[in-house]
Amino acid sequence: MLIKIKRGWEISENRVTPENVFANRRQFMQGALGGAALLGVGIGGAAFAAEGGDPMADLYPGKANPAFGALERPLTPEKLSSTYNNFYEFASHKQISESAQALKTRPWEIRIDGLVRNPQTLDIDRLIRQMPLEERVYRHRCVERWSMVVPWTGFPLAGILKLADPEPEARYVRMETFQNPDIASGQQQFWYPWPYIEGVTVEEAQNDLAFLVTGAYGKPLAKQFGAPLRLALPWKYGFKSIKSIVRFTLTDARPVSFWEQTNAEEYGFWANVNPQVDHPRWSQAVEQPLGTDSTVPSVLFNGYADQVAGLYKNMNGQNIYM
Ligand SMILES: Nc1nc2c(c(=O)[nH]1)N[C@H]1C(S)=C(S)[C@@H](COP(=O)(O)O)O[C@H]1N2
Ligand SMILES: [Mo]
Repeated sequence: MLIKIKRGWEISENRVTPENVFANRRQFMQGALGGAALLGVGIGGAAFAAEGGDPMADLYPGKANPAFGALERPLTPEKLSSTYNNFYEFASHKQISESAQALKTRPWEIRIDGLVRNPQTLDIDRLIRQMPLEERVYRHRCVERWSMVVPWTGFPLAGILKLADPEPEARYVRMETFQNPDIASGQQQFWYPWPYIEGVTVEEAQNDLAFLVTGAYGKPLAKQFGAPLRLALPWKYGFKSIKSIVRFTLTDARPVSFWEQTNAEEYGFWANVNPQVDHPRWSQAVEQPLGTDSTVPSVLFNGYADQVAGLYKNMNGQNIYM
């Protein structure tokens, strides 16, 4: 039997009108930011202070990579992007920035396994120290139709493959988020297929745009963004950009993601942005940048066709936009 559950993006056409979404957000912002302003610290800043500072703080801001800089759209203010999040481990609504502070991001181990010559478990700080951190400004397009532009700091996902040294049969990279329902109460919602899983092909993982994020806005990554390590795949719908990763597995079997497992009719493996291919329940033609009251046209591959269209040249018959 198919259990019918309600997801954040199961919103009817009329509820995603700018008026409703942004009226609600404004109300929330007044509440949340008012409180943070009184304390004189941002939510992320407070958490770092409480933990005695992030051990990697000296690495930020990363050196800006000009190849991923100028976008025709303005940066999304940090106050907006860090208080309006999708992180179902903490709840199936957007206001998880405070509850996510319960996540302990040190110590944190990353497991690399599967079809690799160098299976290993690394401490996150050892991993971050050995990678060439840089800052890139990326667009992010959620399947729900909101979007943002964020300066991430991190390193190419290809760096993990290099450490792993994949066997020739490896075709996919499967990634997994932490699991700890005591801290992440969303994981007590047993009808979801925890832990959160995502996957890409090895070829996609080796594309230079595929980026592992350790920081944002010139600082170590805030917990609500998916600290200490999250993915950014800017040409795909946002749910592919898995947060708080603990494991990379090279495999010859196509991974079934959290959302595909939940609802395969609506959320597929490829999920490349295409304004001409509707979601089964809403159009994808436009998007609403966080912090604005209007919509703008969405763009094929979210504006990154030059870098990624070649990955999908010979894929007739597969719906690479779902
Ligand atoms: N582990 C995990 N990763 C996740 C999600 C999630 O719920 N859990 N949500 C995804 C979705 S739908 C989006 S749009 C982005 C949101 O990232 P942001 O909150 O930093 O904007 O994270 C993605 N990665
Ligand atoms: Mo999303």
